[in-house]
Amino acid sequence: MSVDIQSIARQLDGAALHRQAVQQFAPGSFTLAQAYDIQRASVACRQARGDTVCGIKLGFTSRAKMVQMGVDDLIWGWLTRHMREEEASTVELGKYIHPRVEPEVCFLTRRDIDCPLNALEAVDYLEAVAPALEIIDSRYQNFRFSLEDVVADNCSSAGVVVGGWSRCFDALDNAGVLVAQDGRVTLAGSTAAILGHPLRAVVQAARLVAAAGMSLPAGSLIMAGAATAAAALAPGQHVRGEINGLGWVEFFTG
Ligand code: OOG
Repeated sequence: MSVDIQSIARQLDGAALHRQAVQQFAPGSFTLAQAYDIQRASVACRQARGDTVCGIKLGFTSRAKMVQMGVDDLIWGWLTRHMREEEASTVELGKYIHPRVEPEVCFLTRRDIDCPLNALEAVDYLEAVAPALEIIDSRYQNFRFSLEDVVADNCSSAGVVVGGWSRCFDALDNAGVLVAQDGRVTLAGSTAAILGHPLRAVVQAARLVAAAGMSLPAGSLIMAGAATAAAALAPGQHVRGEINGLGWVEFFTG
């Protein structure tokens, strides 16, 4: 099947840039492997504008997310520096299409990851862990997509707010996770929802990166995937995420 990878990548990049959602592609328009090629080409469009890769994110590591979005496999995409938002800052929602927030565990790597790892080895490769909030923003109308569509769209990556770093890896086992918007709890769950334990996301990240013939340099972020479904964001909100034993992270929306 001949697929114009560059043209689809430019369409998705343009949708993000101009905040104009596109329709999901017709089923069978491209394979999953081609979707990852499109993803890389769309990240290259960002890099051509001076952005740089700072890590990766996993998606659909929890049942809650799979059920919410109607897909059934783990996916991964790239995080870039321009997606980072400062903690406790005001995030302008005008730069997104239809942003949603989800609570996440974020890891910082301390060694290059270029081979598959098991969960015990994974900790050796990590510098720190932090509570985080991910802002996702599908470039598809109504957040409707197939697994291939969402991979091509860099897994809806849009914004990342990371809280304080610690080495509390022991706190990750079945820790309570909450998101409150203006003081009202809108999302609640447990870190156990993330593949049973968030460290397994690091194992999966290492496997996926190695399988793609790439490596993740020391100092990269790994977002483990949401523990709960995502909630819509609206302007003028205070958004706070908390992971029991790890601490909390917050931002405001403008
Ligand atoms: C896709 C991104 C999924 C997660 O943490 O599972 C994701 C989406 O829901 O738009 O970020």
